[in-house]
Amino acid sequence: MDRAAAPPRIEGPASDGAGLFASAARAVRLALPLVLAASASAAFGQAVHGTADYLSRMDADRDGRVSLVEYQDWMGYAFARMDRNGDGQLEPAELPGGRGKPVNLAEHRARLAATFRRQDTDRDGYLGAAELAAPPQ
Ligand SMILES: [Ca+2]
Ligand SMILES: [Ca+2]
Repeated sequence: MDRAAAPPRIEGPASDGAGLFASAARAVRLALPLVLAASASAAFGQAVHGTADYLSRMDADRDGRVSLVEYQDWMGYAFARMDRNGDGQLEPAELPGGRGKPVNLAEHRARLAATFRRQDTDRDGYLGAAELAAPPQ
């Protein structure tokens, strides 16, 4: 009875992706409200602790590293989930915090690619566990 609740478990791409999307969005300097930046940091903290878990979930071909396509596909779950009216664009109302500049899927993937390249500090074209765990570059 001294523990009120078990530690939160990471459930899957949809719920995790939203937090990662927020981190990625912050990294590409979307004008996000301060409250979101705080929650993105919290989500990122979880990501750091669960890096091996994240890597294994994002690593679709199980080669132990995350390619750009694996990264974009994983982050795409968050986009699809956030795009509630399914028009391929996130309007302010669909963005975390309910404001910000509209983002379409092509822009989103381009921004993810830019984020991926910044995170790929050894420039081998893949993100390993340490690169995934690193703060947004
Ligand atoms: Ca892989
Ligand atoms: Ca790398």
